[in-house]
Amino acid sequence: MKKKQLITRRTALITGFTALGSYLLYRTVKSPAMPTYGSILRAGDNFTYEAQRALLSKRALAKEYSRGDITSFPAVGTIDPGDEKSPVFSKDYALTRHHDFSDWKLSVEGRVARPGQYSMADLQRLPVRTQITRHSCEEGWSAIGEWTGVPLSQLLQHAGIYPTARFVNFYAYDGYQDSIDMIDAFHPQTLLAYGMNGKPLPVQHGAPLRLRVETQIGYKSMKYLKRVVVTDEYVDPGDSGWAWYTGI
Ligand SMILES: Nc1nc2c(c(=O)[nH]1)N[C@H]1C(S)=C(S)[C@@H](COP(=O)(O)O)O[C@H]1N2
Ligand SMILES: [Mo]
Repeated sequence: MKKKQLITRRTALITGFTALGSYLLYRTVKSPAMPTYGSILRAGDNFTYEAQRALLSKRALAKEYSRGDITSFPAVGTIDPGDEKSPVFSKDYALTRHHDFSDWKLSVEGRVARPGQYSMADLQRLPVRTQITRHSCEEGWSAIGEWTGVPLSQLLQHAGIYPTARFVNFYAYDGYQDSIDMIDAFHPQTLLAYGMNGKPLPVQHGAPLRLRVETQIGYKSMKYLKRVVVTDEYVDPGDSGWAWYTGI
């Protein structure tokens, strides 16, 4: 429902003839893109973001494949934050992994009516979706895998997201931090995935829970999730050297 509202807002911007359109234009220009970035280096992002969002209706869903299309899948970036030799070693992660993630919880915070700690059982009680999609890494490789998890929209609705919220920020055990806007957050293929190729998500692919953002490049699909924080404003994740918005 939220997604529909946002698309309507965007559509009104493009057509932009009514008084309502002007109001929405004000709202849109003020929101997700420009002023809150605070950096001239983000100007390119803003352009990509605006251009891709204008095309959104033509490419609503990422292509889904069948089981026979599943390929081998390299593990990239952090492959185990519980490894003591890793520069991003996390004692908390090592401990929960040692307990087979039985004590792991996802913290849901920020602009929601019911913040809380979700265990894996809590997440698995929410509606489930399975999809076979292609992951495209900015480094040039791609791979096809099957993902099972709870649509992020379901979790946000369960937590009671406030109507002013515009960003969902993610924090991982390896220190990785990133965010997406509400269009991607409420996209039907945006999942919090706990399963891969019919099995629990393996450690090297982000156990016990990772994000799948099928509308963007691979690095947005954050592994080893620890916290989800909903905000009204853009929170700068610091300079990863990567653009914030990279639609595919
Ligand atoms: N927490 C975390 N998430 C991450 C990364 C990472 O290093 N740490 N790497 C990203 C990149 S660049 C890619 S391509 C994918 C790789 O996922 P995979 O290891 O399952 O192939 O995870 C993304 N999510
Ligand atoms: Mo990547």
